[in-house]
This record gives sequence, structure tokens and C-alpha cells, in this order.
Amino acid sequence: MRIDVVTLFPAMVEHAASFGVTGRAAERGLWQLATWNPRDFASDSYRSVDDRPYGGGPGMVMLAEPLARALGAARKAQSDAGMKTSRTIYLSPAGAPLTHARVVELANAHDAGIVLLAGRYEGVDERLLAREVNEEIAIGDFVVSGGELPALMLIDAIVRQLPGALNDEASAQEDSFVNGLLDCPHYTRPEVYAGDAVPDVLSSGHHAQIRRWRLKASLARTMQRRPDLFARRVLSKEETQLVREVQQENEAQQ
Ligand code: 4GY
Repeated sequence: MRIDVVTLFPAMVEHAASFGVTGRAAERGLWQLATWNPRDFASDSYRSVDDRPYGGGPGMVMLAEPLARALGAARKAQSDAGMKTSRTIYLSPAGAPLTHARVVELANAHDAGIVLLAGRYEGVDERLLAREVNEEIAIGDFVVSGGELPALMLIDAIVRQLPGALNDEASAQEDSFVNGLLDCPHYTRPEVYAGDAVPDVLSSGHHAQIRRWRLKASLARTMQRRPDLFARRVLSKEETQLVREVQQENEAQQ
């Protein structure tokens, strides 16, 4: 997997990606990162990358030309490195909401290069986006100051899906969203913390009961916190029974 990021802050992306799961996966050769600074592709002596918006208003807009050159250099580098295709993704709140399913699709396209465009200021000249961007993705319904953190979040989500990236392969399969449910609660030592004990079943060693408790806790949480996710979920026979138990327990509480 190769990911190239076009950004005014290449050090921010390279540094953040060098830690933890993404850093280790790069050391293991599971993915390669390269960054491209549009400032290095500017055409004037000031190395301008932005200008005032047509129509007026606050802030600045990123110039199309340096971005087009930087994207071109990123794609050429991907092609030279043997990638069959390059897909350009722009991170913006106006994009399609990112889902775990889309992350898995991107992670499975091993020989397809990914080019991420991280914007700054008020955004990017629309003509550049129309010509050069294949897909616009939002990581949430909120606004941050630049596309770098969203790009890093997308990178982290993709890289942790690559085989060998996690020390325990099973852990990626147990995360929230993998089976359309939120993750269950987790506990570690001490067995009693601040007068609060760990649920008995988790120290019982009874694996079938532990699995059932965790599935039930995931269902209860998803119902409570994410009714939208729960509504889309097709329940197995066992899950239907567990949901019934959760509802009965909730009624008994009221
Ligand atoms: N939310 N999801 C997001 C964002 C801010 C381009 C500069 C988001 O993906 N990106 O908030 N990006 C950027 C957008 C112009 C600010």
C-alpha cells in the first residue's frame, strides 16, 4: 500500500504517522508514505499557494496550479513505484461520511495508490477539485483547520486493516463497527476499582458465557447510543433473544 499526501505541512503528517500502529506498519514494509508540499510547486518568487476569493469575503483560497503540479508529481511517483492506478481523495466536511466499510474497501485495494489532498484556509479552488479529485470524504460533521488531521485519521483507519499491522490480528475484528455494532466494555486489573467490581462472568473462564455477555453488551450499547446503527442491523436468532433480555431488564429498571 502506498499513500501520498499533498499538504502545506508535510512534517505534521510524516511525524504523526511515524508513531504507533502506522509507524510500526511502515517499518514492517506494509505501507509507504510520501508527502508533497504545493509550496515547492509554486510559480512565483513568493512561492504563493493561496489568493483572495473571487466575490470577496474572509480568508484565502488555495491556488489550483501549485496543487495540480503537486498532485501530478505524487501520481508520477506512485506510477514509478509500480502502482497500477492512483485514486485522489479530498478530505472535507462536504464529502461523503467515512464508514468502516469504505475503509475496508480502500485497505483491500493493495496495488491501487491513494493520493490524499489536505486543504487549508477556506478551501481549494473548485476547478482543481472538479478536474483532479475522484472522491471527497468527510471524517465527521464538524470543521477542523486543515485536511491533515482528517487525512491522518483515514490513513490510520486503512493501515490498521492491513494484514500484519496489528500485533494481535483478532483485535481489528473485535472493534466497534466491524460487525455493525459498537464495541463492548473492557476491563483489566484490579478486580475492584474505586469500589466497583469487574462483571463476574469475565473472571469465570467460561468462554461461551463471556462471548454471550459481550455480544449482549454490544447490542445494549448500540440500541442505547446509536439507534441509527441498530435499525440497520439484521439480528441473528441468538441476537434477537439477547435483545429481548436487554429490553426486559430495561423494563424491570423502570
Ligand atoms: N470534517 N472531514 C474535514 C475538515 C477542514 C478544507 C480547509 C472533515 O474531512 N475533512 O473539517 N476539513 C478543511 C477542509 C479547507 C479546512
